[in-house]
Amino acid sequence: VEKNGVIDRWVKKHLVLYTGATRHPFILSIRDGTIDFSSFKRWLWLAVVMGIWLTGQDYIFVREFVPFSASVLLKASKNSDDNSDMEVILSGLASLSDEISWFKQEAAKWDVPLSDVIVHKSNQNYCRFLESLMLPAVEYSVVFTALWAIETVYQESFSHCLEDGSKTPPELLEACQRWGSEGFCEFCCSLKKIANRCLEKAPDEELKKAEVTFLRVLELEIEFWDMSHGGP
Ligand code: HMH
Repeated sequence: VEKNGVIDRWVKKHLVLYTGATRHPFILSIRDGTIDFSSFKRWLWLAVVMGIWLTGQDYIFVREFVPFSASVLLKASKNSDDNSDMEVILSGLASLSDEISWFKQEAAKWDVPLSDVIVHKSNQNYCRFLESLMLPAVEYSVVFTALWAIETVYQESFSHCLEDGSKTPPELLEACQRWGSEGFCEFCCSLKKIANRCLEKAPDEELKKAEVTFLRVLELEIEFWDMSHGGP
């Protein structure tokens, strides 16, 4: 089995689902500027919906993503044959700390109290999935694949909203820059290199598990974006 560049191979193989997660209609409506900010009433309504999405649900997600990342760090310290893995994961944790502060700041701006946000069912599923990956028995290559996929969906989505020709409303630029920045892109690239290195050495059964995990992340990210429709 050709195991070089596993990640690129999987992205190609599952391109429909991958594009579903990284080019979700919600993201496209930000990029095209078709999120309608022209009428104040609608703007206000959207601001509330957006506020809940940005600060509330993602805040809850990130509060679960921190211990997940810490569990990957722990596995790196025990299993990794490369010392620099730990530094990459640690830099991710540092940006999560920054992200939590930013969410709190946004919450105050939009007047969304973070303490009583109701966890959406899709988000709850996603958090449970992260919890299942934190078990010590889950292999390093599997959790690393998840870490890469989770971060990369956000990176690809928000950088798309900053590309030439995008009409992203100025109100949302700050959020887009958080995950669409050059620095975050480089971080995702480092994650990809590590994931590929681990997957190259993984036995077939583990490789299969990592692929299933990758697909599950894509599905959960799509369901996460779907919350912006306000549906169940
Ligand atoms: C749902 N996926 C979701 N939230 C995030 N903040 C990220 C990925 C990236 O950190």
